[in-house]
Amino acid sequence: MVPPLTPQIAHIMDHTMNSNNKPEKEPLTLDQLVKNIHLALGPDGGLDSEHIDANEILKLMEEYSSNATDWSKYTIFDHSRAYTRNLIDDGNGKFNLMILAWSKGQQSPIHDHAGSHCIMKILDGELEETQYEWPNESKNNAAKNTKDDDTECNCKSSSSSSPSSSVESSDITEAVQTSSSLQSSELNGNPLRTRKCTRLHPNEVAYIHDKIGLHRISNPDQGRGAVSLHLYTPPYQVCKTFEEKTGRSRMGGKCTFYSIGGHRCTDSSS
Ligand code: CSS
Ligand code: FE2
Repeated sequence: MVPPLTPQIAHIMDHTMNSNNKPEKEPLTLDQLVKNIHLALGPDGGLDSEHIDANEILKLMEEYSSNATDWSKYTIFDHSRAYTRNLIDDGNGKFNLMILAWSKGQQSPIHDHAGSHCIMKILDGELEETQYEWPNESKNNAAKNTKDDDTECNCKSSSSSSPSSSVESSDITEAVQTSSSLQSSELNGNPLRTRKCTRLHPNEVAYIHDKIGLHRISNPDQGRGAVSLHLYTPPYQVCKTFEEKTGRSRMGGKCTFYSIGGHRCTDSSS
C-alpha cells in the first residue's frame, strides 16, 4: 500500500471569503492535480501495479472539476481517427496522464490495459464504457450470453469489430473498421460476453484494470466530439485488442501520442 497522502497535497482549498465572510472553495486546477498525482505515486521506482492504491488516485481525479481553460491546449482532435492521445505528463516514468479527444460517433477497439490501472474522467461531452469479460470467461459463460444482456445494456451493440485480417501493429486510435460480412456462426471462437455498459457524464470518473475485464469506449454522439482525462499507471506502450464476435486477440494496440505537452508529434508516436 502507498503511504498516506502527505500534507503537501493540495486538496480543494479554502482560499477566499464570500460576502458572509465564509470561506469559498477554490477549485483545483489541472496543474495542481498533476502535482497531487506525483506526490501520491512517488518520485520514481518502488511501486508496481500491485502496490498502487488505485482508490487514492481515483479520489484525486474526482477532486478535479473540468475546466476547459486548463485542458484545451492539450486537446487536439483528428477526425480521421477514432480518438487522439495527447500527453500532459509522463509522471517521470511512473504514470501517463493524457487527454483523449474523441471524434464524433467513434469508438475504441475492445482492449486490455497491459496490467496497468486505468482511471478516466469525462471532461466534455459523454462517453460510454462497455465492459467485457476476458475471452476464457466468455467461453465458460457462453451459454449465458443471451440477447437479454444486450437489452439490459443501453449501449448500441457494436457491429464494427476489427476484422481479423487487420495488420498486427495497428495504432489503437485508428478508426475501427466496419464489420466483416461474416456472421458470428461462421467465425471461430465465442462472442465476448458483456459485463456492463455505463454512460459517463462530465466530471464522472471510471476505473478499470485487467483484473476487472476488458472494455471499449465509445462516443455515442454523432454530432459532437468528447474529451476525457486518463491516468495510466504504470505507463504502457502497447495493449491487446479483441474481436467482439470471436474473442480473438491481437497485440494490435500501439498506444502512441498524437501530441505531447500541447505540441503535435510529427510522426504521431511517442
Ligand atoms: N486505453 C485506451 C483508451 S480507452 S481507456 C488507450 O490507452 O488509448
Ligand atoms: Fe481503455
